[in-house]
Amino acid sequence: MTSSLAPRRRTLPAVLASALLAAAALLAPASPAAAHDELVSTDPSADAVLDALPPQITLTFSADVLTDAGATVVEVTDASGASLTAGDPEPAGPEVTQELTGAASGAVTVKWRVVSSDGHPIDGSFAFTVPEASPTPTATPTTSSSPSPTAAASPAPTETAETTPAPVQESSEASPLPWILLAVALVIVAGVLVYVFASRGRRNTAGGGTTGR
Ligand SMILES: [Cu+2]
Repeated sequence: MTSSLAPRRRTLPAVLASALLAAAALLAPASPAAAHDELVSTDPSADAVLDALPPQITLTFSADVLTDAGATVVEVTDASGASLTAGDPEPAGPEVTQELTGAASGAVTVKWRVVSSDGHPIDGSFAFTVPEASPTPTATPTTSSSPSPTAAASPAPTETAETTPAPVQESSEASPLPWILLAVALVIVAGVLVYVFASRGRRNTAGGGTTGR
């Protein structure tokens, strides 16, 4: 019934609200979405440098993963792409264990996919490093014992003994100024939008009487 005038009247607050929402979204970009389970930790941890390939890897999630057949997939490959898994992954509660086998050298990549407790599949990957398979006996016979006599302390009796003053250190820390400027700019944009819509609404109501007839 009252839908003829209501949309135009709601336009201004809607624009203002969306502008403020956009500002909030820009100023808080890393707000974690309350979503399904996530990978909490791994053993070995991501980017770890190990002495040898571990007998198994363990993934720990924030909640129990589903144990349906095929729900859990763990692929572990070495640098050449050869699989290092032995058997199927074993989900138990929030943990997933995958036995490993074979010899690996260099980067080992783990790709996993599980179905979290809310029924949504999640996946990810990480990598760790094991040493090269051949135990290279690095003897390091580099006896570079050159005394390097070039470091003779030259007196350099220059009269201009004015030591150059240390340059003023620029502020190394990332100042919040860009964010403040961005917020100010967004407020200005919101204000302009408010003005435009307010003036347009005034013009519509003023012109409605003359153009009606
Ligand atoms: Cu979910």
